[in-house]
Amino acid sequence: MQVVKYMFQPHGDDRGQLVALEEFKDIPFKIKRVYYMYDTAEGVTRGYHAHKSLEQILICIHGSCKIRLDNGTEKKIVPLEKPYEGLYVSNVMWREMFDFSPDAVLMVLASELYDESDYIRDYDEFLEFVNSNKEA
Ligand code: T46
Repeated sequence: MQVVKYMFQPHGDDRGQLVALEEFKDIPFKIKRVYYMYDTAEGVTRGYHAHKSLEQILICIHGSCKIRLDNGTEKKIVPLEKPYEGLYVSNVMWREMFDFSPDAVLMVLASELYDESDYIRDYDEFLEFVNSNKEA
């Protein structure tokens, strides 16, 4: 499994850093939604689902966390600990977010509006979806 991590360009000067993200330039899709999670309780793992169509970029803009990616065949753990790096998470990819530092803010740029019918929340269903996509 290829992990796609984007390193964004920080515009730094003696005042500090600034990162700008533009759709189709820094981000490979139209950004239709932005959400972020913070105050994540210690020891919590979030996610446990895949998406049928949604593509996303995950950026830990403060603190750190880890992302477990699983394409149905292979699993990889990717640490996110810099505000200028973004992890691309494709559709049909099981994800779990864990090991959040107490100050972590995980921001997500999404290619679609929120749609519960795009979620696959059952792991066996996910494996079936992966296999049926392979056969198609
Ligand atoms: C994903 C990972 C990385 C909304 O109302 N609108 C939204 O856009 C989102 C993302 C969530 N919600 C509601 C639905 C739930 O009642 O917020 C609540 C928590 O969502 P969820 O349990 O799905 O959160 P996570 O952290 O498990 O997953 C989220 C995204 O849902 C998911 O698409 O890829 O972050």
